[in-house]
Amino acid sequence: MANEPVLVSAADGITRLTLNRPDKLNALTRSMMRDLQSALERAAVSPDCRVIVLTGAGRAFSAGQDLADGVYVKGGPQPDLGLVLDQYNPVVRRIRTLPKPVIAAVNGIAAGAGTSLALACDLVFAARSASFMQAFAKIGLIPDCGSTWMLPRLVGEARARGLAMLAEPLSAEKAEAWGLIWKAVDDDKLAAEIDAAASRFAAGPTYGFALQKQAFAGSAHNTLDAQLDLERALQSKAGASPDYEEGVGAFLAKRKPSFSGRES
Ligand code: LHQ
Repeated sequence: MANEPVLVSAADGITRLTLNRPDKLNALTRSMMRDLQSALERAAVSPDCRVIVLTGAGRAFSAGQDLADGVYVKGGPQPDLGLVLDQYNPVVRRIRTLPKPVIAAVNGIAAGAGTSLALACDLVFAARSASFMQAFAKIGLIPDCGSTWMLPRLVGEARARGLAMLAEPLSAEKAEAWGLIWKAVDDDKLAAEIDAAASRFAAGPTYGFALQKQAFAGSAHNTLDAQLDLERALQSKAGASPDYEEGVGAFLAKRKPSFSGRES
């Protein structure tokens, strides 16, 4: 099991997915992306999973696409990277549409598609020594796996273009200051911080979080008018959930809520 490219462990409502090629800084291979996709699909439907944590083994989160994965062969025909992305894009889509919170625990450098994977998550915590590098331009590529969509929304056009075109590492602290990520934490506190956040989500209103994700997804293209309609529709569903009943009941009774996370 320790040699699996993606380690999966599940306990107490928390599914942990660890990119596991530490000697190659968790560079992403096509088979790794397939494994990640399958693990996400299982987590999506498992009633025992209420939050997913994505992290990397060793000193990196992920150095992006494995440049030695056989896609590029010296002297060979030029590959169609669009076909390669067919194995990456479903993972990004799944993280964004997964009806449960997904937390990135960025333990070290995230480069190229590794950065995109982290930014696709709902909350990004990073160790203070970690950095984010839109490495693509270094090899003549454009940011992919959603980075050209996420970057300008998170940090604005000027910073998005600077990050993409200069391809320099951005420290975790600056990433937090720019709004690229949720939080930079001291290296020796990252594990505890992630455990606390994951436990909180595992005891949270899971269905409500799923609806929040739908609302934020809609806001990316909706007018205010359309978004008000979407919020109305989603809030109708949230208000019909057992967790709404429990949340309000607990508030009025001045006790802690005990959320089931269920839709009905
Ligand atoms: C690696 C890699 C790597 C293989 C380190 N591959 N071995 C495109 C097409 C289609 C689909 C999806 O996405 C994409 C977009 C991309 O993701 S393209 C961008 C790919 N990533 C990069 O260009 C980053 C390449 N890596 C680096 O620049 C450096 O390794 C960084 C800055 C991440 C870390 O530098 P160092 O801390 O100095 O470590 P290192 O370079 O010595 O790497 C350690 C080992 O990891 C080394 O292997 P070795 O056997 O020599 O010890 C590297 O070859 C290997 N490694 N990244 N992407």
